[in-house]
Amino acid sequence: MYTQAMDTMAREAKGQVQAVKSAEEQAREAAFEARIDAGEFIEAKDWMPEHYRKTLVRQISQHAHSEIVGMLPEGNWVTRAPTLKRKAILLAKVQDEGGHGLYLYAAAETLGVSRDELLDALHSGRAKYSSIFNYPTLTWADIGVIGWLVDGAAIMNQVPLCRCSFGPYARAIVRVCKEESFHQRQGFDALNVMMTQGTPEQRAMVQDAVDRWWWPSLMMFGPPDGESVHGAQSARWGIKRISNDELRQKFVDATAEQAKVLGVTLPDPLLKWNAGRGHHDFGPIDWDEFWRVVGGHGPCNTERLAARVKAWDDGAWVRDAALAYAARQATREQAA
Ligand code: FAQ
Repeated sequence: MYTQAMDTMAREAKGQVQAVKSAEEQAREAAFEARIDAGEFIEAKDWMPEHYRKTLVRQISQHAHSEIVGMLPEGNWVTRAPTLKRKAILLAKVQDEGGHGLYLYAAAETLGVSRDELLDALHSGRAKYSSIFNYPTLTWADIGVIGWLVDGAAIMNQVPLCRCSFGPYARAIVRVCKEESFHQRQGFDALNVMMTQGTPEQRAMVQDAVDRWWWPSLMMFGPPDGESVHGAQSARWGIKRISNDELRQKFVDATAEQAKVLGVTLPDPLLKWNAGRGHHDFGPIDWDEFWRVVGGHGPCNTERLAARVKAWDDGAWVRDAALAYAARQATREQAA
């Protein structure tokens, strides 16, 4: 009997069974669940279960980290863009990603965590960011493919998040999606120009970039539903509205048609329209590669983290100066 009780406590600690709750706690939770069922937005100052708060801090901060780490592969090409127009567009896009990071860190902060804590988790390697940004950008065509496939996947994943049950996240995502939509179009446009007006070498460069980015783009949606640790609970709470596998399928269906328009081949011999399902079938994803990259062993993990830590360290004097200025202003205001 004692053993069973201890076992229950261990499982409670892991969140596998519920701790005994007071009548008041049960009533608060029932009221919260009823608000979720009614489709109401939960706001930062509303009561929420601790697990809901932690799930949001995890997802929103990982999303924010992805945006600012995602600036690095493209930032790599700002100085080498082929024309002034493409350079201006790329600069604007990379700045947008930085802005998305800021909206998202601000949304996470409403849940009672500080930006310093979140960034410390990123810099120490404790926090995740999207696997996709651990791949290198080898040619200019990679920039077009990131817009078309990576921003395309990001939009597919994020549009349902505009209806996320947590208000500050949902509202941040509405703005993010508007900009991502422009990013996706500029990527498609850059590739279309290379495919329709480019040399055979430029067309080959586009195909090579598509070959390298296709499978990692499909991995952006996360593990298969059967292995998604958080999927079911996040769906129950209205944080995630569509599952990892469903979103991946929607993305494959959309891009398979866009690839035909561009004149590129997606590197999957099993990709085929299945009239019975009303969807494209596609080949198996290399989940060992996905977990290797998520675990820190992708082609560029070390480089990406080092670049973020260096940017943080190099910016120390700016933060110190801003804090010193704010302290002086506060002293002046008190004295006045
Ligand atoms: N990479 O139980 P699930 C962008 C982790 S923004 C790394 O299914 P969940 C803009 C997951 O965190 C791209 N880790 O998890 C841009 C969890 O680990 P944990 C980012 C991944 O949260 C474009 C574990 O696996 N977008 O691209 C990945 O229910 C161009 C189990 O997974 C967002 O963050 C992955 N791909 O579903 C910027 C959108 N997938 O936390 C620059 C918001 C899963 O237990 C240039 N996030 N993991 O240690 C989401 O929708 C969800 O968090 C998912 C994962 C769908 C990513």
